[in-house]
Amino acid sequence: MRPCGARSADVPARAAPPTADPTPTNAPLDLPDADVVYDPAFLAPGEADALLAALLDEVTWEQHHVRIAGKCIPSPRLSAWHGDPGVAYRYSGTTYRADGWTPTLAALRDRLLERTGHRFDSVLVNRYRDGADSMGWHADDELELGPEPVIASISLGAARRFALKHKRRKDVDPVRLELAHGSLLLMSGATQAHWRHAVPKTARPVGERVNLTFRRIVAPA
Ligand SMILES: [Mn+2]
Repeated sequence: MRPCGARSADVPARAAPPTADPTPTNAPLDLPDADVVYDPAFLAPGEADALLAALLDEVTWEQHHVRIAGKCIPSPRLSAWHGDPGVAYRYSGTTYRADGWTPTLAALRDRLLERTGHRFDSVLVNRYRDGADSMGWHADDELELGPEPVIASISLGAARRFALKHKRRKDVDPVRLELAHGSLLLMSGATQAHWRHAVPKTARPVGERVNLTFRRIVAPA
């Protein structure tokens, strides 16, 4: 399949209004068929500030596209794919191939190895410019991630709501978290097989957020 959409570097960000305060929640989450751990204070606030500034500067932001009902639609966020050279990730009809790490992303990868014992080989970086940027319901269940993917999600900048809902069980309540500046959300085990997640749009004034989802590709894309 042809790659979906043109990509452009250095897409200008929208102006960011003031951010709302996050509401921390404590780990671990008590969810059936899932293994989700939330640490609202993975990074110290000053450190998180510095990392956000560095990433906004280092990363070459791209406008990715998604294919919906045969149409090529710009994703409602800016993105970048980094990782060990050649590591490829395919979603929504396009294959992204990594060509290395920025210094800040490599430092965070090493930090996650210390903290979690997992050596991640790639990271999808998403930049939510304001409340109109979002991510629809999905699971990170692409075949190349393997049957039990470990996804380490670091949030920087404005807190955004992160919603989780079980794929099949109507008797299990959906979960909502406000992912705080400097927080770590670790999803592993059967989470992607049984749950979907989303970052909904919001009408309330909200500043810019950068989210890093570190992954390990176990099969060729
Ligand atoms: Mn996801």
